[in-house]
Amino acid sequence: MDQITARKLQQIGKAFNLPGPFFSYEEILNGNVNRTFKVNYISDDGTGMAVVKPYLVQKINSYAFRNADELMSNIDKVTEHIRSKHPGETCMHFHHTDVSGERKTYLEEEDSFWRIYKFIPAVTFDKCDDVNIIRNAGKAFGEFQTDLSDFDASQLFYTIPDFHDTRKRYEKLIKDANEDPCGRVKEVREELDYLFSVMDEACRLTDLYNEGNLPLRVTHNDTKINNVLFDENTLEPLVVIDLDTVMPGLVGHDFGDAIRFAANFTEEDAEDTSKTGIDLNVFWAFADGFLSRTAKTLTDLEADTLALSSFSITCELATRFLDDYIIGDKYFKVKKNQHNLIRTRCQIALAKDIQTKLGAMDAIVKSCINKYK
Ligand code: GN1
Ligand code: MG
Repeated sequence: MDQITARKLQQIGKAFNLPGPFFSYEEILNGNVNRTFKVNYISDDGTGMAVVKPYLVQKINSYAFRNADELMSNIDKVTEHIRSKHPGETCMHFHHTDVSGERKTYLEEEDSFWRIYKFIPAVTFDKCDDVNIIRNAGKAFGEFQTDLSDFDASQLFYTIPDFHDTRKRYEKLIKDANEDPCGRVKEVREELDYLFSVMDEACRLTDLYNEGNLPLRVTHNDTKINNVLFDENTLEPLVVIDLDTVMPGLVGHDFGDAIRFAANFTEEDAEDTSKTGIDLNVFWAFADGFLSRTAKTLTDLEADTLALSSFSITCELATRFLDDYIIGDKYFKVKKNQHNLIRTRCQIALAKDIQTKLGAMDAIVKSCINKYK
């Protein structure tokens, strides 16, 4: 336990009035943008017996999320809407500060802000090839979207503007590659060449939306399967977390990003990409779960572009990782030398594999649509 972090966490806990003495913390390392800690306090179980009570404390990266108030307002409203549809079920609860008499769900500091959730005991999966679990994750994300189908999207702030606008992501990459602020472009010519060679295909979803052919829905926008909490005993999905990017978006953003992460044979930052590619069994299981909840509401073009969406999102994330590498690793946390470049290469390897499997992926989507429509 690092003492500086421990002291900081105690100071944050105090601002949120967490009861009892601070005991320990551990950092949960799977996020690439925010920092997350499980923080343990000693508390009284009500009968005088001491128990360890955990809380989830997050330090939000304000380089990525510029407006804490808008971000937390989105989460409050969305959580409230979902809670009203599933009374009595597990949902997220935030603790409040009481700094100068102001009750807020966040504490703002100079370069970041902090929030604290009630800890939900659960299991999560980073990598998983158990098709029942994957199908359940698909159901959870599908249901998340249908739960929000009657939510008034005009109440939502854009927490990160143009988050899944693939064209704009490419434009930023072009601009930053031209400026080359860290002199890194010479190392990444091959990656740039590939990404530009597939630009129009990668941007097709964004273009179809801009031409008025795809509807805007309220979407999660960051559908890694580790954002679904599962019941430790039954392995049924409990709740979808990480609502920072809930914004108006396309159904393909949620489907495609989930596939990009869950159906890849390797981690998203594998250095050895020889096995990187789509596991069609995992793809099928996720599609089956997701479409069991959404098939009835999809337009024909949404259904026809679902498989393609995983290619779009994979290329889009490759442009984001590569852009961050070029500008000097400002957005994503990096854990090793050239981490963003390693991530880029892995996403490119995945995109290349998707190109060879698009026909099969389309056929699977169609069969699920026929099953559930
Ligand atoms: C970031 O931090 P995490 O893991 O929740 C990013 C996603 C990327 C993902 C790639 C707000 O998510 O868009 O797909 O990394 N979130 C944000 O691992 O940029
Ligand atoms: Mg996230």
